[in-house]
Formats: sequence, structure tokens, C-alpha cells
Amino acid sequence: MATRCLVFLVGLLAGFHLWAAPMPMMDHGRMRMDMSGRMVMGQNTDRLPPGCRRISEEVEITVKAGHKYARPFPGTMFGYSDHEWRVEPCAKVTVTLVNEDQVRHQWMLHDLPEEVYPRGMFHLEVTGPGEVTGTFIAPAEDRTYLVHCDIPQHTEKGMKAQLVVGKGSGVLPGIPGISEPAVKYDAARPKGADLVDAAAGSETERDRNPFLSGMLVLGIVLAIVGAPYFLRWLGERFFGMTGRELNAYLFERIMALACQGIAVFRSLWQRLRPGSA
Ligand SMILES: [Cu+2]
Repeated sequence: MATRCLVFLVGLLAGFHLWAAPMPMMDHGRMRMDMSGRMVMGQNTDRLPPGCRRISEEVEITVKAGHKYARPFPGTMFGYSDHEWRVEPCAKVTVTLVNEDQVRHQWMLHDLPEEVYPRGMFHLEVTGPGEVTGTFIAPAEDRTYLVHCDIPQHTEKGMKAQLVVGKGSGVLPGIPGISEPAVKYDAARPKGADLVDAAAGSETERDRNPFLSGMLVLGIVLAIVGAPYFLRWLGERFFGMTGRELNAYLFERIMALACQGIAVFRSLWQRLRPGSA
């Protein structure tokens, strides 16, 4: 019974894995353009960049472009609603650019591998209010890529952002809110405020790494390393079992629980299956 159940479990996992694996998609061509001034260049939904063996994750990004997004950043005229995106190497990234201005704006990504992207570029463009969606697959290397609008003066006037692939390769200069302070502090700022901020950790540092603080990682590692010793100690101390007996007991309990779960699931399925009533 236990062997049959184990075989069933492994089969179930393998089946789920195959089902959940990304399906290949049709290539709709390298460039799409329509009469209303919307354009996608370098579209790539299925060709893996060099070094990628499969799609690591699927990410959807919506970015708004317009002069109103420049307001928080003194000295800029145009802006994006976000200035940084983080994706895994080999991620399949679908970007929707929403233009809220009357002029032309772009979301242009450079230095992609030329084997897959003509002139190393992925490029979305919308003239006037409207939106366009395109897909690319991120390269395999950890690197920080420039995203900008190439219309004259738009990059200089604030339409600049960065795409961080994996761990990235540092922070690009002059990205609003990322590598330039959103608010320039003046002399009225109280003395010692910088020290207080430094002690508290800056807002951006915490924003970028909300889940993986050093303490959390340390806690997880300690829990993983320490759990078997703790359980063994618990078993020896309170139940008079040896470590091996305890491991066997735990394995048996986990297997029994899984098999009971499957049995419940099967009986439910047999009862609810269409045509079985
Ligand atoms: Cu622009």
C-alpha cells in the first residue's frame, strides 16, 4: 500500500510539473506597428537568449508615461510611474506602456544579446494617449539595463529608469528617485538627521529588499540547520527514541498523512465527477 501510494505521489508531482511548465508560444514577428502610432520592436516570446535553458519566471509590468510623473522630481519634465523593475535572469517579461501625454513616448531597453534582439533592442512606443504591450526574454547574466525614452530631450528631462536582471551590476546614474534624491535636503535639516537615517536604514534600501533582510536569512538558515538536532533532542529527551527511530517515525507520519489526503481527494473526486451520480 505504502509503495503504491509513493509511486502515485511521485507521478502526481511529475504530472503537475509538466502541466505547470511554460508552453511554447507563437512568434508574432520582430516588429509590430499600427497606424495610430503604436509600435513594438524586438518582440520575443519564445527565443531563449544565450545561456538560458528555460524561462525562469513570467513577469508583467505596466508603466505609465507622462509629464505628471515628473512632479515629484525637481528639474524634470517627463517621467515614468516607476523607475526600477527587478526580474530573474531568463524571465519572460511582458511590458505595457501607457502614454498619458499628447506627445510621443517610448520604453526602450538597450544592450540585449544581438543573437536574439535586432540591434540589441526591445522598444515600445506610443504617440499620444494610448497603450501598447510587448514581450521580451531577459538575458542570462546579472546586469542592470538602462530603460529610457529616446525622443530628443526626454531622457535628459527625466524619462530614465533601470531594469535590474538578477543581482544587477550596480545602479545607473541619474535615475529619478533611485540614484538621485527625490527631495534635495537643505540647510534647515537638523544636524544629526543623516546619522538617524543611517541608523534606521534608508527607505529605498528597505523597499528594495523587503523579504530578505540579513536577520531573516540568518533565522531561516538556523531553523533549517537546527531543526533535526532539536527534533532528535526532543525525541531522546521525551519519548526515549533514538534519532534514527524518530526520523523513521516522522517519515512514516508524513507519508501516512499524504496518503490519507490522497484517499480523501480520490473519494471526493469519485463522488463529484460528472456522470457518477
Ligand atoms: Cu518621451
